[in-house]
Amino acid sequence: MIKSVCGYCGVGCGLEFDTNKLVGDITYPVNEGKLCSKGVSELISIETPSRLLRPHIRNDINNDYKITSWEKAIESIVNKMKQTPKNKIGFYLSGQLLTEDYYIANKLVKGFIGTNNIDTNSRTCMASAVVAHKKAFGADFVPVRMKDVEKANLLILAGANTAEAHVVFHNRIKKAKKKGLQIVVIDPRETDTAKLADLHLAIKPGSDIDFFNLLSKRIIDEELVNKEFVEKHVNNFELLKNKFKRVPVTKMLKRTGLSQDEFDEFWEIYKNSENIITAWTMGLNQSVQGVDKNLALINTHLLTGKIFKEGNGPFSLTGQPNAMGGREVGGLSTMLAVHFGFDKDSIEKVSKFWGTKTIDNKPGLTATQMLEANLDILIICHTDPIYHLPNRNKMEQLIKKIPMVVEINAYENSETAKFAHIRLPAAPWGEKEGTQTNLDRTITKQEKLTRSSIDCKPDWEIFQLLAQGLGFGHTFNYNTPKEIFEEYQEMTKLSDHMNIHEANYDDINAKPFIWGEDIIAKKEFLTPDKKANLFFVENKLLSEKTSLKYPFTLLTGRTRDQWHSGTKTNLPKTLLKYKELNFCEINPIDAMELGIVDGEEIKISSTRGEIISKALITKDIREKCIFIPVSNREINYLTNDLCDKESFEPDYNHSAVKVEKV
Ligand SMILES: Nc1nc2c(c(=O)[nH]1)N[C@H]1C(S)=C(S)[C@@H](COP(=O)(O)OP(=O)(O)OC[C@H]3O[C@@H](n4cnc5c(=O)[nH]c(N)nc54)[C@H](O)[C@@H]3O)O[C@H]1N2
Ligand SMILES: Nc1nc2c(c(=O)[nH]1)N[C@H]1C(S)=C(S)[C@@H](COP(=O)(O)OP(=O)(O)OC[C@H]3O[C@@H](n4cnc5c(=O)[nH]c(N)nc54)[C@H](O)[C@@H]3O)O[C@H]1N2
Ligand code: SF4
Ligand SMILES: [Mo]
Repeated sequence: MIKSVCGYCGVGCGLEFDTNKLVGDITYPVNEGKLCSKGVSELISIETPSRLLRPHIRNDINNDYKITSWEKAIESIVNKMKQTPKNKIGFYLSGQLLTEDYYIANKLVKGFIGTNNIDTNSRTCMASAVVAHKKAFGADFVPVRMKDVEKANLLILAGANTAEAHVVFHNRIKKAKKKGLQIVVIDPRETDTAKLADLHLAIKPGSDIDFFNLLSKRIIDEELVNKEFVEKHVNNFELLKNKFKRVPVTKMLKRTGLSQDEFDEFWEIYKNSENIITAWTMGLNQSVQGVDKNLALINTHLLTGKIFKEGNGPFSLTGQPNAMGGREVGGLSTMLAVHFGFDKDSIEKVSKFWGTKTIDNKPGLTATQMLEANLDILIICHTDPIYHLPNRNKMEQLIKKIPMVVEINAYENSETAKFAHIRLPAAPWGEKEGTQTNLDRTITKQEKLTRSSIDCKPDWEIFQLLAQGLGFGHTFNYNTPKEIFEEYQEMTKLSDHMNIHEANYDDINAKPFIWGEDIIAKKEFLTPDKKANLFFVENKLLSEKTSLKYPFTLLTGRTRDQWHSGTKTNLPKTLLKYKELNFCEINPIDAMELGIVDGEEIKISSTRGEIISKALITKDIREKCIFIPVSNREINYLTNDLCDKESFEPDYNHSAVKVEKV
């Protein structure tokens, strides 16, 4: 029996592999034996015929790929890189990579190639939370653990659909509810999560800042502020208080679409709850004002002192299995490594550690900027930007201009594969080992369960081959992921708050390591003055406006059994078809107005593109909103590429669209 961990979502469930079968690990604290359908079927995805098993190459994307050898493929990439100025090189990574993959890629690109053009799909996912954590707490630190829901009296879920996106955590929430936990869900849709709630607030999309500002104002006006906590641990209180004296309360409430009675009902629950957790995900992060939405939410916890205490705190739910680990290592182009920035002192420390002199002091291109930057070579690993970036017609035109696109993938049917020149076959989950950090800072290890397919290599080895080809073999000569992890652990000693060096690679499976618990115990924020910062933010209404021509707001999101583009879950052999891949939720009143019947084919279009879907008429969605799941691979032909100006995360959720009969 081998213990490992699920490679899908940020919950990070422990599992056991025994004679070709996967079961939940009952001794593992995160999931206590439970798994969702994705975790259970990980093995099926290893054996599917759509695996990419050989390196492929072609000169032109209009030609077919030809099989090539690893030597020739790596040589072509290395030769091209050597001829390319470093600012024309880009690396596009993923929150699904293991920590060792992330570490080695970051060391190669930032440390030795000397460009910071290395970013990840976490940009489209967690970047708004990362920036807000840094601004409010001084570092990208999540101060809550999943087990805290058992100690909370109230759980507010804002723009998070745990029933579909964090399934095993959702089960835990259900269990806590039976023991008295109250739940409020803030979501324009009545999701399965909202159906579980004591109160569902179906707010208008894009109005969360107004909602949380109304809450902060009420906290101040009705003297629910924890004065002692604020005095000792929080900056900017007087400023915020003064600002809130002049906010247009009626207008703000109107923008949320909630009635005064609904808000008052919420307030009654809120003010009578001793321990409160507010969790959020893409409904807030994926926004042109994503950072501000996070800050408005965090303010409520700083004002009430409901943080750094069991059962309390603002809880950003990470989506991908190792998005958190990637952020720690420094996988974003806007940070260096181990939560460092590009200041002189940080660069000096990291340069000394890596033994290099080439680190650049300017942040690199973000994932959302990379295709527009006229790069000469783009290396994409473990993610499918043509599928996931917004405004896909534009992205397709841009990627076609890049002379060399390299895709490292374990499957052959990504959307990006249509635009690549070289494809390298990666060993997927089950064929490799390495560590990941889940959404509550628990570090665990994926184990190799079967041998790697002959020509597939773990992602870290592929980056190492590139490094060696580029002449950096002296410092890229690792034999195992353990060696990489241990070097990374040494590096975390440079940071004053990352105690990851205390973990032990060999027993991490039996004893998962939770970093950062000392930070909570000390109750000290990670800013220079050890105090958290309040920020006054306002809803600037920056999303695309609906119009007579495009009267609907498009919402997009997850369904329980599918994983994004579906290379691992939309398989003939899986039983995972709990929902259609392609449907469009529309309210009965809107459907009637348009003469659309349930199940009918409909055309959805924006100024950027159009797709065909099937109407699913349901009262679960607000009028003038529609919802299309991300398992529809074409979703991003519709979406807008507006981004938050600080986090560069796209406004995926609020594009203006029209709906027509076909
Ligand atoms: N409209 C809209 N767009 C969105 C979102 C949304 O909510 N709405 N969400 C955004 C968010 S939050 C995210 S995280 C992204 C997700 O978008 P992507 O990251 O593009 O989606 P995935 O399908 O998970 O892509 C993972 C890729 O890795 C490959 N792969 C699997 N295993 C391995 C391996 O071991 N090694 C390598 N090298 N490759 C492997 C898979 O085959 C797949 O092609 O989408 C973003 N785009
Ligand atoms: N089954 C499954 N699970 C997954 C994934 C998957 O592909 N499949 N992907 C993982 C990843 S990478 C991520 S990032 C997470 C995402 O996890 P979630 O963010 O929980 O999942 P989404 O379905 O994107 O849910 C976003 C919710 O926000 C709501 N929303 C939209 N606009 C607004 C708004 O303006 N305000 C509010 N309050 N709500 C709004 C939507 O209606 C939707 O219900 O899921 C992870 N888990
Ligand atoms: S909840 Fe997430 S980590 Fe757990 S089994 Fe399901 S997909 Fe895997
Ligand atoms: Mo994500």
